[in-house]
Amino acid sequence: MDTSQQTKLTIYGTAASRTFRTIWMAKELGLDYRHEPVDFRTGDTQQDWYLAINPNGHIPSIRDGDFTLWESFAVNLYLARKYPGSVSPNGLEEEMTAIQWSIWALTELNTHCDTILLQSFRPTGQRDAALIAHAFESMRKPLGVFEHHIATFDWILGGRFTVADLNVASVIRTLPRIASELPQASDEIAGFDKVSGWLTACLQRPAAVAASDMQSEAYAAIRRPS
Ligand SMILES: N[C@@H](CCC(=O)N[C@@H](CS)C(=O)NCC(=O)O)C(=O)O
Repeated sequence: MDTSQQTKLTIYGTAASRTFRTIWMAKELGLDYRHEPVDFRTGDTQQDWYLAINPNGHIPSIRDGDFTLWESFAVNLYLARKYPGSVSPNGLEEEMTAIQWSIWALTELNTHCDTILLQSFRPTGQRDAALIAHAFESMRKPLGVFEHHIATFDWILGGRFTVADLNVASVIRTLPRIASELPQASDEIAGFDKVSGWLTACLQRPAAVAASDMQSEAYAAIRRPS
């Protein structure tokens, strides 16, 4: 995009969090942004100055000129509308469909992905097998719905990758990411052939790779002894 048309955009958060979603989106749109490192692990998100931006004390948040916004999917949909690019919905119907699938990913999948992710962080012997099994089981029906949609349309809005694919992929990518810790996660996603192919295509996009590199670096910095 022509960044001379852009107001000053700041992304608050760390790539080692859901802020990854916002960074990926900003890169898809070619936005010039300032990255303000804010991490819940260091207590930054509970500082008064940050709570004034996001009273939930969560990341990500953005400030665009005088406008402040939080909730990762709302932020991405805002950026898509404010700075139109190839990944932006065209018109009301596409935009509402992008919102529909974004809410779907949050309500039907995200909680279960989070459960599995948090369990994968635990030592093998301390995991709750029943909880993990329930989370996988709960995802099968919505993933089946999505499999059918992608088999029919290739991309969520049909024809091209958009913010809708980005938002949904940013949730589903949790499964292959934790496969080294929890091999069942990759088996589950592999069972949905079209979703697997779609996810690979989403994550191979240069903006996704660049955001993912930032995420790996952010996690490595957390693990490095200071
Ligand atoms: N629904 C919010 C969730 C934000 C969220 O929970 N972010 C986590 C990091 S991934 C966080 O800030 N956690 C800090 C805390 O809970 O104290 C979004 O998608 O932006």
